[in-house]
Amino acid sequence: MEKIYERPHSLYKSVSGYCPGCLHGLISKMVCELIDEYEIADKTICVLPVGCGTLSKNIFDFDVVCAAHGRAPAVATGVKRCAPEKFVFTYQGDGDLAAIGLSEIIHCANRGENIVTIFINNSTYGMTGGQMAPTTLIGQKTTTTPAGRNAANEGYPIKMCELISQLEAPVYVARFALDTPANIIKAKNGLKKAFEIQLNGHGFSFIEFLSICPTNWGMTPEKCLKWSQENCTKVFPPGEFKVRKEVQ
Ligand SMILES: Cc1ncc(C[n+]2csc(CCOP(=O)(O)OP(=O)(O)O)c2C)c(N)n1
Repeated sequence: MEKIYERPHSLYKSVSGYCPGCLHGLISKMVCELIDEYEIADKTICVLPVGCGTLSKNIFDFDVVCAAHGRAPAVATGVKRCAPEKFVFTYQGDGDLAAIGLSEIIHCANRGENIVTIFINNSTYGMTGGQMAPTTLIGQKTTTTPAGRNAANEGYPIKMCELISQLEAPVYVARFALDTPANIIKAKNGLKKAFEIQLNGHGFSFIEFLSICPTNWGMTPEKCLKWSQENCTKVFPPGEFKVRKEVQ
Protein backbone atom coordinates (compact mmCIF):
# COMPACT_ATOMS: atom_id res chain seq x y z
CA MET A 1 0.00 0.00 0.00
CA GLU A 2 1.36 3.44 -0.90
CA LYS A 3 1.73 5.77 2.10
CA ILE A 4 0.40 9.19 1.10
CA TYR A 5 0.52 10.92 4.46
CA GLU A 6 2.45 10.54 7.67
CA ARG A 7 2.94 12.79 10.65
CA PRO A 8 6.17 14.80 10.29
CA HIS A 9 9.00 13.22 12.33
CA SER A 10 10.00 16.61 13.73
CA LEU A 11 6.47 17.11 15.10
CA TYR A 12 6.68 15.56 18.57
CA LYS A 13 3.88 13.16 19.50
CA SER A 14 2.46 15.25 22.30
CA VAL A 15 -0.52 17.49 22.99
CA SER A 16 0.16 20.98 21.66
CA GLY A 17 -2.03 22.91 24.09
CA TYR A 18 -3.56 24.96 21.25
CA CYS A 19 -7.30 25.65 21.32
CA PRO A 20 -9.45 23.62 18.91
CA GLY A 21 -9.62 25.24 15.48
CA CYS A 22 -6.52 27.43 15.99
CA LEU A 23 -4.32 27.56 12.91
CA HIS A 24 -1.09 27.23 14.92
CA GLY A 25 -1.42 23.46 14.52
CA LEU A 26 -1.54 23.75 10.74
CA ILE A 27 1.35 26.23 10.61
CA SER A 28 3.50 24.15 12.98
CA LYS A 29 2.81 21.08 10.86
CA MET A 30 3.89 22.91 7.67
CA VAL A 31 7.09 24.02 9.37
CA CYS A 32 7.82 20.45 10.52
CA GLU A 33 7.06 18.96 7.10
CA LEU A 34 9.67 21.28 5.56
CA ILE A 35 12.20 20.53 8.30
CA ASP A 36 11.71 16.83 7.51
CA GLU A 37 11.93 17.43 3.75
CA TYR A 38 15.27 19.24 4.05
CA GLU A 39 16.45 16.84 6.80
CA ILE A 40 17.55 19.74 8.99
CA ALA A 41 15.99 18.84 12.38
CA ASP A 42 19.47 18.35 13.87
CA LYS A 43 20.58 21.82 12.86
CA THR A 44 17.36 23.76 13.45
CA ILE A 45 16.96 26.29 16.27
CA CYS A 46 13.55 27.91 16.65
CA VAL A 47 13.30 31.12 18.63
CA LEU A 48 9.86 31.27 20.22
CA PRO A 49 8.13 34.40 21.48
CA VAL A 50 5.87 35.10 24.43
CA GLY A 51 2.30 34.34 23.36
CA CYS A 52 0.41 31.33 22.08
CA GLY A 53 3.34 30.55 19.75
CA THR A 54 5.31 29.53 22.85
CA LEU A 55 3.14 26.40 23.06
CA SER A 56 4.94 25.06 19.99
CA LYS A 57 7.73 24.07 22.37
CA ASN A 58 5.43 21.14 23.26
CA ILE A 59 5.40 19.80 19.71
CA PHE A 60 8.60 20.95 17.96
CA ASP A 61 11.02 18.03 18.18
CA PHE A 62 14.14 20.13 17.60
CA ASP A 63 16.01 22.80 19.54
CA VAL A 64 13.98 25.74 20.78
CA VAL A 65 14.94 28.92 22.66
CA CYS A 66 12.29 31.13 24.24
CA ALA A 67 12.96 34.86 24.07
CA ALA A 68 11.52 37.64 26.23
CA HIS A 69 8.35 39.21 24.79
CA GLY A 70 9.12 40.81 21.40
CA ARG A 71 12.82 39.94 21.53
CA ALA A 72 12.89 36.85 19.30
CA PRO A 73 14.54 38.69 16.35
CA ALA A 74 17.41 39.85 18.60
CA VAL A 75 17.89 36.39 20.10
CA ALA A 76 17.72 34.80 16.63
CA THR A 77 20.34 37.28 15.44
CA GLY A 78 22.69 36.19 18.21
CA VAL A 79 22.06 32.49 17.63
CA LYS A 80 22.56 32.70 13.86
CA ARG A 81 25.68 34.87 14.09
CA CYS A 82 27.25 32.51 16.64
CA ALA A 83 26.26 29.41 14.70
CA PRO A 84 25.77 30.32 11.03
CA GLU A 85 25.54 26.65 10.08
CA LYS A 86 22.25 26.34 12.01
CA PHE A 87 18.83 26.88 10.47
CA VAL A 88 17.20 29.60 12.58
CA PHE A 89 13.64 30.85 12.54
CA THR A 90 11.38 32.93 14.78
CA TYR A 91 7.70 32.14 15.22
CA GLN A 92 5.89 35.23 16.49
CA GLY A 93 2.38 36.55 17.12
CA ASP A 94 1.19 40.05 16.23
CA GLY A 95 1.31 41.42 19.79
CA ASP A 96 4.85 40.09 20.16
CA LEU A 97 6.12 41.21 16.75
CA ALA A 98 4.11 44.33 15.91
CA ALA A 99 3.66 45.88 19.39
CA ILE A 100 6.33 45.28 22.06
CA GLY A 101 8.79 43.87 19.51
CA LEU A 102 8.22 46.30 16.64
CA SER A 103 11.64 47.89 16.75
CA GLU A 104 13.36 44.48 17.11
CA ILE A 105 11.83 43.12 13.92
CA ILE A 106 12.41 46.30 11.89
CA HIS A 107 16.11 46.40 12.79
CA CYS A 108 16.57 42.65 12.31
CA ALA A 109 14.98 42.90 8.84
CA ASN A 110 16.99 46.04 8.07
CA ARG A 111 20.23 44.25 8.95
CA GLY A 112 19.19 41.45 6.61
CA GLU A 113 19.89 38.72 9.14
CA ASN A 114 19.98 35.31 7.47
CA ILE A 115 16.93 33.97 9.33
CA VAL A 116 13.26 33.25 8.59
CA THR A 117 10.59 35.11 10.54
CA ILE A 118 7.21 33.40 10.69
CA PHE A 119 4.56 35.91 11.72
CA ILE A 120 1.18 34.62 12.89
CA ASN A 121 -1.37 37.41 12.57
CA ASN A 122 -4.59 36.53 14.42
CA SER A 123 -5.44 40.23 14.98
CA THR A 124 -5.57 39.85 18.76
CA TYR A 125 -3.54 39.02 21.86
CA GLY A 126 -4.65 35.39 22.09
CA MET A 127 -2.77 34.14 25.12
CA THR A 128 -3.78 36.95 27.49
CA GLY A 129 -7.50 36.93 26.71
CA GLY A 130 -8.20 38.74 23.45
CA GLN A 131 -6.97 42.32 23.89
CA MET A 132 -6.49 44.67 20.91
CA ALA A 133 -3.33 44.06 18.90
CA PRO A 134 -1.69 46.44 16.42
CA THR A 135 -3.30 44.31 13.70
CA THR A 136 -6.86 44.46 15.08
CA LEU A 137 -9.20 45.68 12.34
CA ILE A 138 -11.13 48.94 12.57
CA GLY A 139 -14.48 48.11 14.19
CA GLN A 140 -13.25 44.75 15.52
CA LYS A 141 -14.38 44.10 19.08
CA THR A 142 -11.76 42.96 21.58
CA THR A 143 -11.70 42.96 25.38
CA THR A 144 -9.92 46.35 25.33
CA THR A 145 -12.03 47.76 22.48
CA PRO A 146 -15.50 46.50 23.46
CA ALA A 147 -17.18 48.97 21.09
CA GLY A 148 -14.83 48.05 18.26
CA ARG A 149 -11.43 49.52 17.35
CA ASN A 150 -11.78 53.18 16.60
CA ALA A 151 -9.05 54.79 14.48
CA ALA A 152 -9.43 58.14 16.27
CA ASN A 153 -8.55 56.49 19.58
CA GLU A 154 -6.43 53.47 18.72
CA GLY A 155 -4.97 54.22 15.30
CA TYR A 156 -5.04 51.94 12.28
CA PRO A 157 -4.04 48.28 11.81
CA ILE A 158 -0.29 48.02 11.17
CA LYS A 159 0.49 46.18 7.95
CA MET A 160 3.79 44.46 8.65
CA CYS A 161 4.53 43.04 5.18
CA GLU A 162 3.96 46.47 3.66
CA LEU A 163 6.35 48.03 6.23
CA ILE A 164 9.10 45.40 6.03
CA SER A 165 9.04 45.31 2.24
CA GLN A 166 10.03 49.00 2.14
CA LEU A 167 13.40 48.15 3.68
CA GLU A 168 16.42 47.52 1.48
CA ALA A 169 17.77 44.30 2.98
CA PRO A 170 14.89 41.78 3.18
CA VAL A 171 15.04 39.15 0.45
CA TYR A 172 11.52 37.75 0.58
CA VAL A 173 8.39 39.24 2.17
CA ALA A 174 5.02 37.55 1.69
CA ARG A 175 1.59 37.13 3.29
CA PHE A 176 -0.59 34.04 2.98
CA ALA A 177 -4.17 33.15 3.90
CA LEU A 178 -4.90 29.63 5.18
CA ASP A 179 -8.61 29.54 4.42
CA THR A 180 -8.74 27.01 1.56
CA PRO A 181 -6.70 23.95 0.58
CA ALA A 182 -5.37 25.89 -2.47
CA ASN A 183 -4.21 28.75 -0.23
CA ILE A 184 -2.59 26.31 2.22
CA ILE A 185 -0.56 24.85 -0.66
CA LYS A 186 0.44 28.37 -1.76
CA ALA A 187 1.44 29.18 1.83
CA LYS A 188 3.60 26.10 2.11
CA ASN A 189 5.35 26.94 -1.17
CA GLY A 190 6.03 30.45 0.16
CA LEU A 191 7.45 29.06 3.38
CA LYS A 192 9.58 26.64 1.37
CA LYS A 193 11.01 29.55 -0.61
CA ALA A 194 11.93 31.27 2.67
CA PHE A 195 13.62 28.09 3.95
CA GLU A 196 15.66 27.83 0.75
CA ILE A 197 16.68 31.49 0.93
CA GLN A 198 18.24 30.93 4.35
CA LEU A 199 19.72 27.54 3.44
CA ASN A 200 21.39 29.18 0.42
CA GLY A 201 22.70 32.04 2.57
CA HIS A 202 20.69 34.77 0.81
CA GLY A 203 19.33 36.57 3.89
CA PHE A 204 16.15 37.65 5.63
CA SER A 205 12.65 36.34 4.85
CA PHE A 206 9.38 37.42 6.42
CA ILE A 207 6.34 35.17 6.07
CA GLU A 208 3.01 36.36 7.46
CA PHE A 209 0.14 33.91 7.92
CA LEU A 210 -3.40 35.24 8.38
CA SER A 211 -4.66 33.25 11.32
CA ILE A 212 -7.81 33.08 13.44
CA CYS A 213 -8.61 32.88 17.14
CA PRO A 214 -11.92 31.04 17.68
CA THR A 215 -11.60 31.32 21.47
CA ASN A 216 -11.21 35.09 21.61
CA TRP A 217 -13.13 36.02 18.46
CA GLY A 218 -16.04 34.07 19.98
CA MET A 219 -16.90 32.19 16.79
CA THR A 220 -16.63 28.63 15.53
CA PRO A 221 -13.47 27.91 13.51
CA GLU A 222 -15.62 27.76 10.36
CA LYS A 223 -17.15 31.19 11.04
CA CYS A 224 -13.71 32.59 11.87
CA LEU A 225 -12.36 31.49 8.48
CA LYS A 226 -15.31 33.13 6.73
CA TRP A 227 -14.88 36.31 8.81
CA SER A 228 -11.18 36.36 7.97
CA GLN A 229 -11.93 35.93 4.25
CA GLU A 230 -14.49 38.74 4.32
CA ASN A 231 -12.57 41.15 6.54
CA CYS A 232 -8.91 40.35 7.25
CA THR A 233 -7.90 39.67 3.64
CA LYS A 234 -9.31 43.10 2.64
CA VAL A 235 -7.02 44.92 5.08
CA PHE A 236 -4.16 42.43 4.81
CA PRO A 237 -4.16 41.27 1.18
CA PRO A 238 -2.22 38.06 0.63
CA GLY A 239 0.63 38.14 -1.86
CA GLU A 240 4.36 38.50 -2.36
CA PHE A 241 5.44 42.00 -1.38
CA LYS A 242 9.14 41.71 -2.09
CA VAL A 243 11.28 39.13 -3.86
CA ARG A 244 14.86 40.23 -4.45
CA LYS A 245 16.15 39.66 -7.96
CA GLU A 246 18.74 37.07 -6.95
CA VAL A 247 16.05 34.62 -5.76
CA GLN A 248 13.40 35.20 -8.45
C1 LIG B 1 7.16 42.18 28.99
C2 LIG B 1 5.81 41.51 28.93
N1 LIG B 1 4.72 42.25 28.74
C3 LIG B 1 3.50 41.67 28.66
C4 LIG B 1 3.38 40.33 28.80
C5 LIG B 1 2.01 39.68 28.76
N2 LIG B 1 1.75 39.01 27.50
C6 LIG B 1 1.95 37.67 27.37
S1 LIG B 1 1.51 37.11 25.87
C7 LIG B 1 1.04 38.65 25.37
C8 LIG B 1 0.44 38.93 24.02
C9 LIG B 1 0.60 37.85 23.02
O1 LIG B 1 -0.11 38.18 21.87
P1 LIG B 1 0.40 37.79 20.43
O2 LIG B 1 1.84 38.10 20.29
O3 LIG B 1 -0.52 38.42 19.45
O4 LIG B 1 0.31 36.22 20.39
P2 LIG B 1 -0.92 35.22 20.48
O5 LIG B 1 -1.03 34.84 21.90
O6 LIG B 1 -2.14 35.89 19.92
O7 LIG B 1 -0.49 34.08 19.61
C10 LIG B 1 1.22 39.58 26.39
C11 LIG B 1 0.87 41.03 26.28
C12 LIG B 1 4.56 39.56 29.02
N3 LIG B 1 4.51 38.23 29.16
N4 LIG B 1 5.76 40.17 29.06
